[in-house]
Amino acid sequence: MSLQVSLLNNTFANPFMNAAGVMCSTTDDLVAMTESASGSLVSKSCTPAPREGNPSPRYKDLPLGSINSMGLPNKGFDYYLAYALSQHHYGAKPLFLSMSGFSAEENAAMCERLAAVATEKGVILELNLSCPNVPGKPQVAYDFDAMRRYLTAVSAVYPHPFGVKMPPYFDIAHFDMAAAVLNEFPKVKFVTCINSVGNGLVIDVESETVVIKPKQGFGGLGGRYVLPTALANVNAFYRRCPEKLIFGCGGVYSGEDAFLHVLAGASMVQVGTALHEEGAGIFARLCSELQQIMGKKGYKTLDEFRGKVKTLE
Ligand code: RRO
Repeated sequence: MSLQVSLLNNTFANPFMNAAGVMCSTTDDLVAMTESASGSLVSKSCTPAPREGNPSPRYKDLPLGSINSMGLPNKGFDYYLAYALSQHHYGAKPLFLSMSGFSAEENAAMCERLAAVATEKGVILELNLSCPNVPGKPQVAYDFDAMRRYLTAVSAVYPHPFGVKMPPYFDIAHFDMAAAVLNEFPKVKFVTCINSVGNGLVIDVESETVVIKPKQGFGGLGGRYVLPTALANVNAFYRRCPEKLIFGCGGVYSGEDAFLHVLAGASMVQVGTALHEEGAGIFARLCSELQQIMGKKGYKTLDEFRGKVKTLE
């Protein structure tokens, strides 16, 4: 039996990686991810200049998941570009770099510089179109004209295949419109579904108080709260974007959760809240649990069941 995944000219030992934002902001984080049993890793969404992000507390683990309003704290594009350049990729696991500039032009400028490192080191871009937590900045992917402008600007300067990190959608018409925009851009080779479910509000009953400080307590939900929404988005884009790969993200705590993401259509499977809770040791557990389920069902590879979720008639 094998958990191996081959895509974008890379081979991954297994489909698991961190979700951008978790365990990927510093060199120490990225080294911990590299040394884990994950098949890959992605660095924290970056902006041209370093950012402190929103005031703390800005992340809260909850029984059913997490809420965060980090506000894009990151060490700046140059830091992650230097990390990518420093990596020896012989026998190492492939690296994704997440980018979240505040305009089409900022992203294009970073992409012009990333291009050479992508050629030399094989690092792969995941363009974040769905940060829900910067006060006054609506999510790009909830504005289809803005999304088209961002993808046009990046496609014009970036010569490599790349991926996009999408927010969840909740309406079939929105799945149709978002997929149609993505399908205009052949360089978009993978679609990561989903970012956190934006602007939830968690209130502690005892103290009658919100649990994070920024934005009056409003923040992105992850974890158990979001698994069905994540599966719906993975499958919706899997069905609508036959030329693209789908990366699943949302609510993965177990091998069974990962199995469901692959059934819905996922190629890679990202782990956010559960990785934050459990640490990098989670990847060995997820691999063994996923293999155990595949063994019970008689599957030898992920290809045998990817996207094969059955419907009722
Ligand atoms: O940093 C954040 O607040 C953040 C980002 Br950029 C994102 O894309 N998703 C999220 O839940 N938090």
